[in-house]
Amino acid sequence: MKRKVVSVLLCAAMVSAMMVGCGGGSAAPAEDASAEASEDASEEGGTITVGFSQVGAESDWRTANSESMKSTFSEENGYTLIFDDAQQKQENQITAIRNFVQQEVDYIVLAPVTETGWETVLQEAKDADIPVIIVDRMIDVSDDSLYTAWVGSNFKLEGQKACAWLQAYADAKEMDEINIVDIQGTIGASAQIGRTEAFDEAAQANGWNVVGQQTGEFTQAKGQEVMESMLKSNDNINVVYCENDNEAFGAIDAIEAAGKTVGPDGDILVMSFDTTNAGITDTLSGKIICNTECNPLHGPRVAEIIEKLEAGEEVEKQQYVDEGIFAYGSDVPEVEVDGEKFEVTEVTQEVIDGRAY
Ligand code: GZL
Repeated sequence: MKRKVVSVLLCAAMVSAMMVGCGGGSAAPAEDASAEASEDASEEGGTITVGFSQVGAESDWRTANSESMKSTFSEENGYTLIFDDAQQKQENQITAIRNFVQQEVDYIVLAPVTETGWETVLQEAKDADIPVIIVDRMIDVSDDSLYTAWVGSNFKLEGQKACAWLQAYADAKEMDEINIVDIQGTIGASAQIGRTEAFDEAAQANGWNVVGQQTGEFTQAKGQEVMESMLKSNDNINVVYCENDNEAFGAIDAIEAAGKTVGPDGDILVMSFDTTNAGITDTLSGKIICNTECNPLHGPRVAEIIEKLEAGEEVEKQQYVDEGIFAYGSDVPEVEVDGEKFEVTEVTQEVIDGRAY
């Protein structure tokens, strides 16, 4: 309902902008028109209502992602945000989406905990004529008209960059063997699927000895538990591939509690994903030797999609966010994946100070 108020005002503003243009006056650019319309809309109380179903609060990355969405979809920006934390349970996300439909929100934004099981509830949103925007992880649906757009990361490429870095580092350091543990993310999440797939392919191609592979559910507690168990049954581990920073924090605690050391001169190299502030700070010290970026700042991208939709413009179905790879030291200045080169950023305090999260 509110969306129609905003659209009418936006169209009116666009027409008036064009009329001014046709009359030879200085045409207000579209964004001024939409800002004006949105201002008028908010004066009419016609904020754009967004229902956001968030996975949970399992990691520092998730906290940064939620903050990006909340600061973007604020009242002063012309939005009313209904935020739901699903505590990592798909059934809670499905309930939240049904509530958003009942509340007749203008847009639904979903950060899906896993890829499958969304058809029924997204059909209900489609039947209610509410556009759905997917952020972060992907959904696996047979009918892609069930969502309007997706913004997220190329998780397999993240994993490929990390694994290319590890093999290059092992070559540079003349490591005799790689005995490696993979602490996976939440099973069925796109981030886990992509990072694990890249790991499995690299381990096979490079002859790494995979000591163990088990989910750490993207949490610090579970990451520590998995690493403790792996250390109890294996004494030759020299690398651990953690599929996010919080698992890496847990793994480091387990390694140090077992009387072993981490870092470039330690017993075990710890790799990670997310480059959260805490994670990249551990990369500065070498506790995490390589950290592959996963950008959580989806708020502005989703707002851009909504503003285009409000203005009746086409939007891209899928948009990948740009991401880098960061490491302790400069042993590996760049990595190559399928012929494409990616610069590896050596972490310094200046690099950390210059980051947005
Ligand atoms: C990645 C995101 C993952 C992060 C984890 O886009 O889905 O979920 O890597 C988070 O930290 O829990």
